Amino acid sequence: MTVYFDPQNECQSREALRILQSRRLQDAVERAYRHVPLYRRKFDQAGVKPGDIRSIEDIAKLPFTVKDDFREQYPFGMFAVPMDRIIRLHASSGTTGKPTVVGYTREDIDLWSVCCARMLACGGGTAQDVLQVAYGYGLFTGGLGLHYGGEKLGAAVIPMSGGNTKKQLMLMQDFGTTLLACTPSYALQVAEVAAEEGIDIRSLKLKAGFFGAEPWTEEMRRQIEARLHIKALDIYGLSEVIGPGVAGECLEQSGLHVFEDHFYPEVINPATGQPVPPGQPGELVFTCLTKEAIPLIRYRTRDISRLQEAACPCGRVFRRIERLSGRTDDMLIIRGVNVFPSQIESVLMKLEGVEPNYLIVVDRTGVLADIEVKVEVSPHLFSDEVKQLEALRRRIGEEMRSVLSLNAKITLVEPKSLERAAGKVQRVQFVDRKS
Ligand code: DLL
Repeated sequence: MTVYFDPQNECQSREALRILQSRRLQDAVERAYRHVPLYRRKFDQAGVKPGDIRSIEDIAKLPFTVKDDFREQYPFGMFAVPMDRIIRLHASSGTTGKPTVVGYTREDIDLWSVCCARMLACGGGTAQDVLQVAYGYGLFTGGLGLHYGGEKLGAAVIPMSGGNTKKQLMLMQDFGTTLLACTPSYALQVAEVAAEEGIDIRSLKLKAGFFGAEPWTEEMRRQIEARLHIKALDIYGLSEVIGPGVAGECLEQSGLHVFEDHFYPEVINPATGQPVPPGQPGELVFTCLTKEAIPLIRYRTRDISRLQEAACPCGRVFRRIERLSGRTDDMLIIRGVNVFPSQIESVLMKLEGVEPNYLIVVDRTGVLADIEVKVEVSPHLFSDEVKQLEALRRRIGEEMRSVLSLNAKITLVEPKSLERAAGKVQRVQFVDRKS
């Protein structure tokens, strides 16, 4: 039987939800226009006034918000409330320049906790559970987001943060951890260290994991589920919107329910900015309908997914987004072939003899980019004959060519030789021309 954290909201009718969204959108637009100069400027330029927004369908009249807006308004220019109402600040570090700063009022923190509690309950979490949070605590939203969500649910939360894998395993054994929250790549590391330490995973009480904050594939899910003997659930969010708790999978494991009474999703064609036909892939755009500190309007995430309109057997009213297939800015162009890192992962993870650890090195020093894929070989194969390794290497190369039309240099590396990360893993490395 499905257990809902918040049945009144999660199981309302689509029509009631639409009315709620419309009312909330009007309010959010009004607050943004009144309190954030950036929005006033953007709305004026687009020739739209808060009064023009009468229902949720009018959302398409509004201008987009982008990451650069946060950079330009650094640190607090996006805030719609005075500092004495802000009780928390988080920031996400970009690759260049200043971080993106987000603030929360007391009500925002409560909303965030409710959304993360819903997300945990979606994946079967209850007050009886022991939740080990192995996302990083600090400016990153992962640790504290899941922490408050777990507490709101009534679970016993272990604020372990990322890293120190042996201790993670000790606490899992001693505290009877039932739920694990961390990045998918770190979940694999936990499994790896458990094997090294001779810990029988089946002796643990672990039953589910809440994995997100970085791209992963269905094939990676299968690896994690097999190695940790748990149900692996995909969770999604981003700091600008709130952090984790924007969307999460239910036990159907078939798309992530977007908590759209608070975060209204749209999918647009990234080139034109126009909505795509229902069910088609495109860039995810979110509007925060209720958040006070940052009333985010039509934020372009650069994440690629599609919206599933069909009702879910779990009974939740919220539409689902498909597992993310990439970002508009992570597509690689290798000798004229467009490829997303997730496609490379899918090919690799289907093959026998390779470990779920790899690194894509893109060399841009020549006229055309070249690509090398470094893959860890399974320990039992690594001690085998050179002939067998060579056969595996060739096989991977052929799969890359036939499935992705990609000519990649394949390098097999020793088990456990690629760098491990406790937080977000970097699977793509660029070698650039020195200028
Ligand atoms: O990563 C928030 C989060 C924490 C989500 C814990 C899930 C769990 P940021 O650091 O702002 O926030 O990074 C957001 O990470 O735009 C996606 O590109 C990526 N991302 C997040 N969840 C997923 C996921 C947190 N489930 C950026 N699958 C987003 C793929 C994800 N990518």
